Amino acid sequence: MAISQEQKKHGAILVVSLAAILVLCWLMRVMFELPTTSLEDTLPGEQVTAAAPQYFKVADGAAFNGMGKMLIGDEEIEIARVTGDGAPIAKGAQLLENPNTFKVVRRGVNDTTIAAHTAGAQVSYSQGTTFFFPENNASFGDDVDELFYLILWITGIAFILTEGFFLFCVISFWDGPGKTAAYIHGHHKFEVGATLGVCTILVLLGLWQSEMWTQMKQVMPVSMAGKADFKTQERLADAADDPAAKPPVHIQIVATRFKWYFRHPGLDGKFATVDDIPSGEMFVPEGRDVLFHLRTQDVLHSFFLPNYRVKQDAVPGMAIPGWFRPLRTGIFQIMCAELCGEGHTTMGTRLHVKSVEDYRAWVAEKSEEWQELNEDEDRPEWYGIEGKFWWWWDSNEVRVGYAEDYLK
Ligand SMILES: [Cu+2]
Repeated sequence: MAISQEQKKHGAILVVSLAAILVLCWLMRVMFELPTTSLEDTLPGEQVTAAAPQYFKVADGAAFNGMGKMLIGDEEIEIARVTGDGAPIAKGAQLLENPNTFKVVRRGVNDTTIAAHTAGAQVSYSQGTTFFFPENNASFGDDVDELFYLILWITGIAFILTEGFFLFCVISFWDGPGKTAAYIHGHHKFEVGATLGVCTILVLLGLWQSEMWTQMKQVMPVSMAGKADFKTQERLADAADDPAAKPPVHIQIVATRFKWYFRHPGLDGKFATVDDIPSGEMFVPEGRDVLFHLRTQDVLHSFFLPNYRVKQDAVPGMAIPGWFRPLRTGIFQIMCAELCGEGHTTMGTRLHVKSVEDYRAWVAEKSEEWQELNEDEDRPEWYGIEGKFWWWWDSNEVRVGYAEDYLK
């Protein structure tokens, strides 16, 4: 079969289009591959004042790949690696001479001199990416990714086969002199076979992932909220070797247009008491199950932790439980994954995963702080924003929900 000029031209157009799609995919990959790098939110006291302003030291064992954001105190600073291969950096090494040098892309609003800090604390790379994903930090995350890749392989192979056949047909059967169209009424046996084939794949996928679904969405850690105070829960946690046997930490979450609110029980281990810790960001310890209860004040939202493969809808009238176990410390993104209104894209905040010791210290400090605030007659103005807010949770009953046991 001779290939005409016309066919060659259309073939070329198709190849160029495919190349354009590939470039687009690559660009998207670059766009989404912006790892957020964070120092632990408290830096140690050591400071190096004489260092060159654009360079800084990092902790032992730290590796950094590419470009990212770095958090020093409240300052967010963008940095990029200038040279180096991301290999671990020796503690205290001057990055000026180290293969890994970074430059400051954008400083924080207060123009923090990052050279003045020695990151003796743990440096965590919270959002390194694999080919498609933000870095996984959750205990069940690998299973989720595996399922994603399996589905990607199946659909990828189907895509290449069908598109390949399509391209073959477009080029081979292009209209030309002396060609007439063939009228085909389909192929009954092929259609039945193809439908059954797809059904089988879907049923097998369903069976294959059902255990994972049960683990992630149906079997919740056993709540101890209200049943033991904080110290007792932590003592039980220390006594258990298996992370799954440690009492979970509890958090209540409210989504509202366009903000997240979190409430951690204080030292008494109970919700809705004066020592509760309300906040606009989420704080959890590393290596422990986190049991959250999610409600929404207004419309549908979706609580999304990309690094933990957690995505849970918040539905009006319901308190929906969910859990995850963070595997490493750092600061991570929290997003809303439901188009909930004009401010949807701004509905983000941060998840702080602290070491167990830091977490305990944080709870002790904040719990006492809030207790004092609550007992103080002259509460500061800002108390209303996150403190008073929880009246909403306590005074609005859950209409439909399977989480009543865990609520208090
Ligand atoms: Cu939302």
